[in-house]
Amino acid sequence: MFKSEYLNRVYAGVEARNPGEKEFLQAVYEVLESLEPVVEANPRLEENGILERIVEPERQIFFRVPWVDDNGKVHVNRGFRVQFNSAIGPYKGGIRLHPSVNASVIKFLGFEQIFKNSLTSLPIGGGKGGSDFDPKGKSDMEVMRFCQSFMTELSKHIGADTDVPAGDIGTGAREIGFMYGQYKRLRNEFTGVLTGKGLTYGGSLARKEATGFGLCYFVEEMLNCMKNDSFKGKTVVVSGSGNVAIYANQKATELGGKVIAMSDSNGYIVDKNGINLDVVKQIKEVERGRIKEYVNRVKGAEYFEGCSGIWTVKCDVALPCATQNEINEESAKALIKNGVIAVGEGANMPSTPEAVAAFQNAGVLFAPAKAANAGGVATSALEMSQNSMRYSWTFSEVDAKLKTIMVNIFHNAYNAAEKYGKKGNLVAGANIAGFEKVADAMLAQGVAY
Ligand code: NDP
Ligand code: 2IT
Repeated sequence: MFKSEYLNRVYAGVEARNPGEKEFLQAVYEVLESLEPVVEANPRLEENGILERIVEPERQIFFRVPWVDDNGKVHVNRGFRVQFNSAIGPYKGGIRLHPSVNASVIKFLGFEQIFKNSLTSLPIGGGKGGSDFDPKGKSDMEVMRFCQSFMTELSKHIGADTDVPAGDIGTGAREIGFMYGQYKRLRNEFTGVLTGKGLTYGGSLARKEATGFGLCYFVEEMLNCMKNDSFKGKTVVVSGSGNVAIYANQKATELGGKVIAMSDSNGYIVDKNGINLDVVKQIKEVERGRIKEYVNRVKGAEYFEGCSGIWTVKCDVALPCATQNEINEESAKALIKNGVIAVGEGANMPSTPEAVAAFQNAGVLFAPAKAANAGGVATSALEMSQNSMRYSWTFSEVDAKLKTIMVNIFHNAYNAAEKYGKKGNLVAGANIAGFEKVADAMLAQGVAY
């Protein structure tokens, strides 16, 4: 329950229209809670129905994705694209391919993307898509046939100035390549309709690294400004071993930290000497193998079954980079007991509300996903700019822009929290700073959506 009547009414409407969609409701509740002082200070928001509008997607497309496996058997998956908000730019957000994908998951991700994209300061609206297709264990040809079928429908709804999808869980360079090829074949046009493309056909340097690097730039600035500290000499635990986790590990190490644990959905590895990232990249990026393989290649490393145990590994900085709700209250308490000083969310909504409250009450510096992992989509927007110019910046040009963007996001979130009496609460600050720009654009454009 909120103090504001208006917020209670809006949330009750969301609950009634989206029954049982727990991830989506969780994401909406957190944002509304942060907006309490903003709504109080600005009656125009209620007068113009801004919150009622912002919690309802502008458009949702759910579709059948039929494909044929290597044995000639027909399969059917469900495809999703939720075009949530276009007030400040074309819909922008990734495509998740994972068996757990459903409407609730895609809507929570699309909703968060509105505020994250606004925080980047670049002109991108919020959207998200995906499918319950599982690329794991499929051959390249099966993945290609799925991607072609998925794009055959999706192509009717996207475009370089309309909606620009990208990668997320299960969607990496291989999947983006197949989808881009199919879009081009259907439309006969070479445009920046997807980001995260390969470097030979319009991809941006540093996009692959951007989410993980950006996360570490954000956490470094947070440590510096709020604790006069840095990654130097810190022990770091990173969950996941996919795109975000690998490049978070790389940058945390470059900044002087030592990453001692990583995971996948089966279990986690601990290497007290510091994880050898070349070995992880070989297993995960080249062989598409399991993290457990690491202990067969690196002496002294240990493997443990189950993924939540990783949060019992003692560390100074925790970077959850796998999936939503991977840190519950119990895991948060284990981290706190072991002396964690900072948590940076690389994944989207990896901490449950109870875990977030536990960190904040214990005085742990907490960098929320919308702000801390915005480097990926920010660099996607830089890829869109380069595609429009038909030009490419160097790695160091893109990386420098990324770093500036992340430092600015930290200060904007920090200042917004302070302005509304929530000093140091970056969850509130990120939600407020992200919201203000979108709300302003919606007010200016009238009741357009
Ligand atoms: P990848 O598919 O590259 O990697 C995902 C990693 O998380 C894998 O190690 C995977 O293990 C693990 N994982 C996935 N689901 C679960 C689960 N249910 N339980 C435990 N582990 C799980 O995805 P990304 O690295 O791209 O994405 C990771 C997170 O970061 C997601 O929350 C995503 O939304 C977010 N993100 C991604 C961005 C990007 O640019 N890619 C940008 C901003 C946020 P396994 O191999 O066993 O499935
Ligand atoms: O969650 C995210 O921000 C992403 N998966 C990246 C989206 C993008 O468009 O680059």
